[in-house]
Amino acid sequence: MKFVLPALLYDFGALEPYIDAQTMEIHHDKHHQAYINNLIAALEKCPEFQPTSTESLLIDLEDVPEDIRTEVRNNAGGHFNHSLFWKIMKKNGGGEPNGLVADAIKKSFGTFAAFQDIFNTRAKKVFGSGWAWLSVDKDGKLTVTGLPNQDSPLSYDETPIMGLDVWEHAYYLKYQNKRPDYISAWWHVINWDQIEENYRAIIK
Ligand code: MN3
Repeated sequence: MKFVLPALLYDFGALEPYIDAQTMEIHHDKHHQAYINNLIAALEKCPEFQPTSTESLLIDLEDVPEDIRTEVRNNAGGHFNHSLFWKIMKKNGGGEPNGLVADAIKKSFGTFAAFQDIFNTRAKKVFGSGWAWLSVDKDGKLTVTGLPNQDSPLSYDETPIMGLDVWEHAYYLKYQNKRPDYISAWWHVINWDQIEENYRAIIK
């Protein structure tokens, strides 16, 4: 099993002015790489334990040797979460979703605006470092959650299709203490086509 940093599909500056190039570069090249390095280092301590995928580590955390379980939770989570995060953003993104995910959002939350409001509130309320998530639960229903640290919805029986990183490293250079401004700006870079693809892959 190899754990490799996925290349960004756009330039570091592609999400300007909403997310600045320097933040993207440090976030992708340094922070994400560090999660991968730490995951590899943790797994090297238990060579008899051979995971089949990053996802399987997070879905079956209880199968991970106890000595390295917390490191795996944090760093496999960091690797998986950021891999999803880069893909659900793009240059000239934003707007409203179309397709099946748009229908599901309306069914679950009433309107797109109501969904945005719930998601924003979750993102603002994450205490300290964590993420806000839109996921699909075991019954195929959409859920919005806030999770601490690098916890993945996968470890909570849910499959994420969209997530917002609200660790300070994701926004502090440009937004400092103003997390709500970062959250508002982020809606302008969302790649709804990818989120639709993520959703279809789960409900198929
Ligand atoms: Mn991050």
